[in-house]
Amino acid sequence: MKLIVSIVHRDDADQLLRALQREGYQSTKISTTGGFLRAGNSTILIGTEESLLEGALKTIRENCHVRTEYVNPLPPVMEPGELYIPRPVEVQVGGATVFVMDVDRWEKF
Ligand code: 2BA
Repeated sequence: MKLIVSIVHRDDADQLLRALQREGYQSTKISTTGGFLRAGNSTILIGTEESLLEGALKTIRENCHVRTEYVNPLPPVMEPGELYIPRPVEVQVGGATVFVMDVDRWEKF
């Protein structure tokens, strides 16, 4: 048994959940926040048999897309009279950040 922890863009999450459900995977969506952009993303938990792991990863790959986002860097410490013109920095986000973990034990009560 494996647990897939997949951090995806929130705009991809519902489509991914539907695709997983169609293919017979059980999943849970958690609303999360990225530490760098401080923007909302979604974390999808999928518990699956090891034999079905690659299929789940393929579904994630097919439903999660790379996006370009812009972040305003923190302003530097300024001396009096200095002018700082903020320039957004381009950041590539996604498609998905995926961690696969072994599950020691799985119970449903
Ligand atoms: P965020 O932390 O908001 O990061 C968004 C994107 O910003 C990242 O996209 C990456 O391209 C960039 N980024 C992150 N930290 C950076 C830094 N210190 N300097 C420059 N650029 C940086 P992704 O790598 O696709 O990550 C998307 C989201 O997945 C992340 O949102 C975070 O919520 C999660 N994530 C990614 N790697 C992780 C990890 N090793 N552990 C836990 N969560 C992770």
